[in-house]
Amino acid sequence: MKRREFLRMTGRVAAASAALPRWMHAQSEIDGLTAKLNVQEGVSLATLPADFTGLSYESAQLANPAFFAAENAALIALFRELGSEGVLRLGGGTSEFTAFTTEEPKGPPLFDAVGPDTSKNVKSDTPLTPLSLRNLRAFLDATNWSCLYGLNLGRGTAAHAAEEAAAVQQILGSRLIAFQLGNEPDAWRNRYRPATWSYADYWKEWSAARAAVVARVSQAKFAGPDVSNKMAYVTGFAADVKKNALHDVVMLTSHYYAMGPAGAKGVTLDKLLAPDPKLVRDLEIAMEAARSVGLPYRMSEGNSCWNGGEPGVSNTLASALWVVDAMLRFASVGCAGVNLHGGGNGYYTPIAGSLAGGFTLRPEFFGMKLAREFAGATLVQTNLLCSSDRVSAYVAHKNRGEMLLAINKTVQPLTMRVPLRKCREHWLLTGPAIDAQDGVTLTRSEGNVAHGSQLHVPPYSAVLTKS
Ligand code: BDP
Repeated sequence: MKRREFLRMTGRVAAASAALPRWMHAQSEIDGLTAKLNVQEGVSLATLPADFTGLSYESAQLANPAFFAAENAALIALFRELGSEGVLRLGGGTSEFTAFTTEEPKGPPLFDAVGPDTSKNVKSDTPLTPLSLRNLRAFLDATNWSCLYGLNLGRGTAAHAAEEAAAVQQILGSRLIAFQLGNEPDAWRNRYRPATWSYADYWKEWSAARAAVVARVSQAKFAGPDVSNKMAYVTGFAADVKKNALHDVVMLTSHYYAMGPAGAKGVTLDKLLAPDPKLVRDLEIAMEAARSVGLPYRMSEGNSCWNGGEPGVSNTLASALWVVDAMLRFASVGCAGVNLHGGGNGYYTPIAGSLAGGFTLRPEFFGMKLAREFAGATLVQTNLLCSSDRVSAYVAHKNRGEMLLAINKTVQPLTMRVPLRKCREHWLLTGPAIDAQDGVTLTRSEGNVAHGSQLHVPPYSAVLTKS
């Protein structure tokens, strides 16, 4: 074919495809992506604990004692759908605005549901009481989840934290994993502390608060430092815990938001779909710190975009694909679990709604539910060859079976050979469009797929296939 003729033809194809409806672009744009996955059978990466999945809610949510309660059957069912075990982390920005009191407030609760805090909605001294804690215990028993409990250190006293800790320990009992002291202390400078605030100041304060809690609650356990993003705090904390032989510290924690603040330039759906090199670096630091002190590391709070989430991004199919990929990425380096932050009607919350109005599932819920299939599974080292960096794949062993998850965050259909034994169970996470807020589905089907077959992953979707 002559060059001029070729150009004319491709020009015609381009003009024709521009006129196609949006969904057909996906099929016709190009012939699709292919990927090759090599599995290094003998090389295990990590086993996901049964409680790998977690959610994170604002502490102020406890000001409505009826929310986390045995009577909230709808929410209990949704938690159970995400994990037969799991971790509910209470904390966030509002944990510095709550105050424990044994005096039960009269009248209706201050609010029904609380969304991700931007520290504007929740007032100082939002009261938390023993009734909320008793109801929380019943909620945890009903879900079979356990709790990471944040105490107010940013704006409260150590003595007050110790008083709250005594009630929490007594009421939550075996459902309590550990206390955290303060939320995101690496962001307190010029906020709750002077401009000179440093890690050394934090450690001094944290140690004093820990001592105050231990004096009241001898069996207290701790997790930390629950920082926003300054990984030097995680490294420093691990070193200080080791140096001081603090055996009651049982877990290292930090937060992860893929983007933020909401509304800023560069906070886009496209960015959420792209790999995040900072996550790779930060995870290395976190896991190195965890190994150095012999503790598990958990991502205790995070989501797609801080400052409440980005509309049209944090609440779309993109967030579902992002979350399942992010959860497996955390798991593959040996992270003990992740807590997706949410609540109320925040854009990034996996479960939206309230007690009075009922609950609805956001796209992210389905991504988390797909990741749940990996609880208890051992991830195996793989090497993925694909021309797009928006394709990922995870292979794991569970109960003598094998599983392969392929995530296609591109507009092209993806074909990949299945390097597993015969597969019988298949899951598809997909939706009408990458920015769809409704109609995202996770479906399970059965049918034999022979070893060496081609796996077809539609554009913007994830496929899990199991032997
Ligand atoms: C984190 C806070 C959390 C907020 C979140 C956000 O810990 O309470 O909800 O940011 O801004 O820094 O969305």
